[in-house]
Amino acid sequence: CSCNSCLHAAPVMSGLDPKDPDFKYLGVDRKALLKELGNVTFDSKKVCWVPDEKEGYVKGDVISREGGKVTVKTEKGEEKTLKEDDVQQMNPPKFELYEDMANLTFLNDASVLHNLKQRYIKMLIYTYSGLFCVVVNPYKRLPIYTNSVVLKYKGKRKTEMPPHAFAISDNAYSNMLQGDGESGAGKTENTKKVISYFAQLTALSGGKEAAEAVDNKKGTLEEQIVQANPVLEAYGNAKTVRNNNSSRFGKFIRIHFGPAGKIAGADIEFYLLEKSRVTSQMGGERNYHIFYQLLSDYAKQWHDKLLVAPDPGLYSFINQGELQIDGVDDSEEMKFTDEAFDILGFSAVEKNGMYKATCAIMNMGEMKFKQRPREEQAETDGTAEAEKVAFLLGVNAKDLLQAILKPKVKVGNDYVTKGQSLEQVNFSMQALAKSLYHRMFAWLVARVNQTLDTKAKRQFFIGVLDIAGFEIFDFNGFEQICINYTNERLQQFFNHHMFVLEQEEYKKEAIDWEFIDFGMDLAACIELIEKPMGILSILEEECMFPKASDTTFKNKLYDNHLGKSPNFGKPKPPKPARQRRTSSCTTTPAPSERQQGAHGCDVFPSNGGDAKSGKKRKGGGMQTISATHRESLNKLMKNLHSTSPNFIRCIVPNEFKQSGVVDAHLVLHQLHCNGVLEGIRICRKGFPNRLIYTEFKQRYSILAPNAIPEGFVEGKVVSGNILEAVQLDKQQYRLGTTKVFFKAGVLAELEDMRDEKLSRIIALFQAQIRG
Ligand code: AD9
Ligand code: MG
Repeated sequence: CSCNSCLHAAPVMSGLDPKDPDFKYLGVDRKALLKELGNVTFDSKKVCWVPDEKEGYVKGDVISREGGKVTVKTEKGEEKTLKEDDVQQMNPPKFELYEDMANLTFLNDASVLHNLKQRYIKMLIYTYSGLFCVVVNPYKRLPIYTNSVVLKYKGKRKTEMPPHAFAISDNAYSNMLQGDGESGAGKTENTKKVISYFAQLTALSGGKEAAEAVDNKKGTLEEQIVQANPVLEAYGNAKTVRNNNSSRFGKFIRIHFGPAGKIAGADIEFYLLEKSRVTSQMGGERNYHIFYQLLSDYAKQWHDKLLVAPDPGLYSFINQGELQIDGVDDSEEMKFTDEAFDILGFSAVEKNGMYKATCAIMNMGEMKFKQRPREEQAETDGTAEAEKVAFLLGVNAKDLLQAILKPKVKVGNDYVTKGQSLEQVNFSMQALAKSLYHRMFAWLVARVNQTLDTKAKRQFFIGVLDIAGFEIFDFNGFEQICINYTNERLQQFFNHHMFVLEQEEYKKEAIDWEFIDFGMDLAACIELIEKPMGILSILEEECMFPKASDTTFKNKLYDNHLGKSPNFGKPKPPKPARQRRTSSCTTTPAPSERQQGAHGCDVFPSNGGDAKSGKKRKGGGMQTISATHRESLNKLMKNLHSTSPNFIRCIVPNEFKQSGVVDAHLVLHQLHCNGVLEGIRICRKGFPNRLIYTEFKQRYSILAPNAIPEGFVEGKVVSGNILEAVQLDKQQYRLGTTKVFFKAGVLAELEDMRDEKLSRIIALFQAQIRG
C-alpha cells in the first residue's frame, strides 16, 4: 500500500517502547511521525528526485511531461527539463526514516541516499537493506551501546527492534562476519561493539562458567576479550590522512562458546601488518600509537630505563608526519594500554620487554653511520645509540654492529663476512627495525591468544572479521595494493554470497526462479593481481633478480598486461604535493617485498619461521610477503566459505571526520562499490527470508488452526495450507523442497498478524478469568 494514512506496511518495533529512554537514539516513533506529516497529499506522479551536483538529488515538483522529457521545479527554486530516465521516483512520506530499505516502494539511488541521510541527521546510524546492515559513521559517541541496550536486544528477533549491530550479533549466534568498507568507515568500531555485545551479554546474564576459568587477579575472560583491543590498537593502529585510528592490519577474532552458549575462549588471527610505517610516514600521518604513548607523561616513570627522551620530535622513525592527534591524549591512552596489559595477565617482565623493544626501535633510527673514504664499507659515526639499542634488546653492542656492518652470509656450506656500503647499512637498519616490530606484534597476538585460551569446552564460534579498509593516497605503495586486493577478495565474497549463493539456494530448493546476472563479478580484477603472471607474481619474480628496479618491474607489467586487461592502465602523473618524505622501502618494490629480517642481519635465530614472521621455503630462501599474504587470505576465504556470514557495511559520510555531515557523492559512490544498491535489488526481486517447514508450522499454526489437518501431514502441505488460509498473495512466497521462502517484508507482516492473534487470545483468556 502506498497511501499515506495506513500504517500497515510500516514496521512495528514491538520490542522497544517509544517511552523507553533508549528509544530516542534507536527508534522512530512512526505514529508521531505520521501525525507530524499530517495529511499531506502525495502523488508519486507529481514529485520526483532531480540530480543535483552538490546534494546528489533534490526534491522536484513535476510541472509537465512531454515526449520522454519532464520539466520540474526543484526545491531550490530552479526550473529544469530532463529526460524521464534521469529523474527518480519518490517514496510516499510514510517511508521517511525507514528501517529496512528493501521494503521501500521505489528503490533507487536517490531514495536510498535520502533515507540514509535523513536517518543519519537524526543520528539513527544503522539501517537494514534486506540481507545486510548499513552503518554510517556518526563521528561521535552515541549512548546506544550501553548495558541497558544490550539487554534490550538480547534474544529479540530482527524485526522486533530497530536496526543495530547488536541485532546482527544476536541474530548471528551461530556465526558472524564483519564486512569491509573504506578506510575510516567504522569497521573497527563496529567490530568492538559486536565483541563487547557478546562479552556484556555473558557478563550481564551472570555467565560465571567461563569467568571462573581465569585467575581473578586479572580480568574475567569477557574483560580480557574486550581489553585485547586497546593493546592491538596501540601496536597496530595509526593516524592516516583518512582515519585518526586506522587499522594497519587485518584481524579475524573468533569467540568460542561452550555447550550452554557461554563464552568459552577466543583467538585472534592477524593479517598483513603494515611494516613500512615503522620507519616511514607520510605528511599528516603518524607511526603506530604506542611510540607516542611511550613518550607521553604517563610513561615518564619508565623513561630512564627505556633510554628515551619525552619528545617524539627527536626520533626520526616517528617524526616524519604529525606528532599529535586532535582530541587524543597519548598519556591517557598509555594508561589504558598499560592497564589492558595487566587485565590480559601480562607480567611486569613481559610488559617491560615489549616497551623496551619498542624504544629500541626508536633508538635504531638514531644510529648514525658514514661511508669509509675510498672503500665500499660503512662504519659507525659514534656508538652511543647502538649501545642503547643493544642494551634495550639485551644483546652485545659489538655483535649488533658487526651484524649490521659486516653481516655473515652463507656461501655454499660456509659463512663468509660481507662488506656493506652506507646505503646497504641504512637499509639493513630499517629492515631490522621493521622486522623486529613485526615479530613483536606477532608475539603480542600469540601472547594474547594464550590468555584467551581457557580450557573450557568449546562447541561453536562466532568469527568477526575486520580488515584494513580500501584506500587511495596521493602516493600508493605495496601496502595499498595488498590492502585493496584484500578488500577486493572480500567484496567478491560478499557478492558471491549475495548474488550467486542466494540464487543457488533457490535452485537447490527447486523454487520457480530465473537466474539473474547482476554483473558483480570481480574475478577479472582479482586474477590480474593474484594469478600466475599477475601483478603480484611478477613482483615476486622481480624480487629474485639482483638488479631489479621499479622500472624493470613496471616494464614487465606493461609487457604482460597493458592493453590486454581492462583493469590495467598506466597511472596518471602523480600530484606534486604530499609526496612521501623519505624514500621508504615501499618505493622500491624488490627489497620491500622480501620478508625482511633475514636481510643483512643475523640477530634473529635462523630456524624461526612461520606464516607471520618470515616463512622458510622448502628449497631454502624466504617466501615473499605477498605470497605469504595470498596464502593466509586463501585460508581465511576457505574459513569464511564454511560459515554463514552476516554483513555490516560501513559507510564514511564525509572526508572531514565531521559528525552529521553527508557528502552525497561520496556516499553514493560507496553504495555502488559496496554492492549495497545491487544487494537491495536482489533482495527485492528474490526471497530473502526463509524458514524450514517444521519451524514455520510451529510458529504460525496459530494464524490458521483450522487449516491444520489431524494426524500426520507433511510440513510443506501444512505450511501451504496456513498461507492460503491467511490469504497471502501467492507472489509473496514460494514453497521449496525443505523451506518456505518469502519476499522482503512478508515475514514482518506474518509476525504482526501473530502478535495480534496472541493479544486477542490473551485478552479473551483474561476476560474468562475475570468472568
Ligand atoms: V580503517 O579501514 O581501519 O582505516 P575503519 O576501521 O573502517 O577504518 P574506524 O572504525 O576506525 O574505521 O572508525 C573511524 C573513526 O570513526 C573512529 O575512530 C571513531 O572516531 C569514529 N566512529 C566510527 N564508528 C563509530 C561509532 N559507531 N560511534 C562513534 C565512531 N564513533
Ligand atoms: Mg579499522
